[in-house]
Amino acid sequence: MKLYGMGVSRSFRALWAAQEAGVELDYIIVAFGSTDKGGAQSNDYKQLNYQGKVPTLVDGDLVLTESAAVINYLANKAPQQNLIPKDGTSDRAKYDQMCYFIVTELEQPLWSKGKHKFALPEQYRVPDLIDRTLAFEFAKAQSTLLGLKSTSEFAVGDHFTMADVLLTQTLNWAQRFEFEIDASLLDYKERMMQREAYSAAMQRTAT
Ligand SMILES: N[C@@H](CCC(=O)N[C@@H](CS)C(=O)NCC(=O)O)C(=O)O
Repeated sequence: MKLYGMGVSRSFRALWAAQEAGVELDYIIVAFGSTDKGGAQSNDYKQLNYQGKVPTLVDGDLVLTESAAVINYLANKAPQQNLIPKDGTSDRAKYDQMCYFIVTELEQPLWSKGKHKFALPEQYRVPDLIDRTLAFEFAKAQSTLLGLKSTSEFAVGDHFTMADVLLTQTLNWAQRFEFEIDASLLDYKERMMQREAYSAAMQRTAT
């Protein structure tokens, strides 16, 4: 299996998930925006990932993009680890709810901040949005998260799942982008970051 990624971007979700699942893969670093060989905008890479984004997972004939789909795929490679609740159960419904909430609601102000700070062509950036609207939107999503999150030490249910990978990476992203994060969520993410698989994945981003 091969994973294409870069640093602590959304591809880190996949790298950490692979470590948790004990799945061996070759990790290939791609340079954002580069049209050079091996770059994210090169023709070769865009055959795999049309937008030139990360992550991309390649397993035989399967080419998979979208970080949430990738971590679920990796979880299913290691059923004995119980990293994703069984299909059709109420635990799985709650897991899906959390994952969809993270990628559609919690992530949205973070990515919008990135776009309006550096990612969009300059003429499309709206700097006013950053301090007013996006801080408000993040606070709103965060209070919903506090209601949705399990009262246990994990994102959903009573044990570690891939939803914890998704949530911890997203909270780290929020912290890097200087959003105000609730103290209980900061404690939660610090605990998740103590996991061996997290450190092992971090080490791989540097190679
Ligand atoms: N919804 C996608 C988003 C992927 C995405 O936007 N990745 C960013 C890094 S976090 C990227 O590759 N950006 C490079 C670019 O936009 O050129 C996912 O979750 O995998």
